Amino acid sequence: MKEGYFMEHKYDEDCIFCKIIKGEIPSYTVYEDDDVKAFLDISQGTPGHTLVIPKTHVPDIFAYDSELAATVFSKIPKIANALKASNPAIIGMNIVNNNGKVAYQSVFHSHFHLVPRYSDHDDFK
Ligand code: DGP
Repeated sequence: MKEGYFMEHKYDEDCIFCKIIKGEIPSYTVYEDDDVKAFLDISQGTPGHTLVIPKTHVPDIFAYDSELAATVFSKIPKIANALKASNPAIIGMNIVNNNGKVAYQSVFHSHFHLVPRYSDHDDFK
């Protein structure tokens, strides 16, 4: 992580995903750069279920500005393709983003679920 990172990005000390970004909580990293981190979801909906998060603390989609949206959204296809390329059995993928308790958001640091779908593993709803 580059020097001064947490001076340039918002950090919430009560947020588990901020702690993951900072390395205070371990995670299995799939992809990382200065703007986003992708890591395996602790609860694997299907094998390879990955979360993509902005490194700056932003609670949900309603708090994005256009610049952050462009930065984060532009990286998701690349990460999705890398996941797909990691296993030829992956033939599809759900990309899910929950916003608000009513929409089943449980961690209030914005994240995108990348849920690989397999020809022989289609029981996940
Ligand atoms: P959502 O319900 O959309 O807010 O999804 C939150 C996801 O975060 C949920 O699928 C489980 C995952 N999660 C919660 N705590 C941790 C953690 O400490 N590590 C990892 N890797 N994932 C977590």
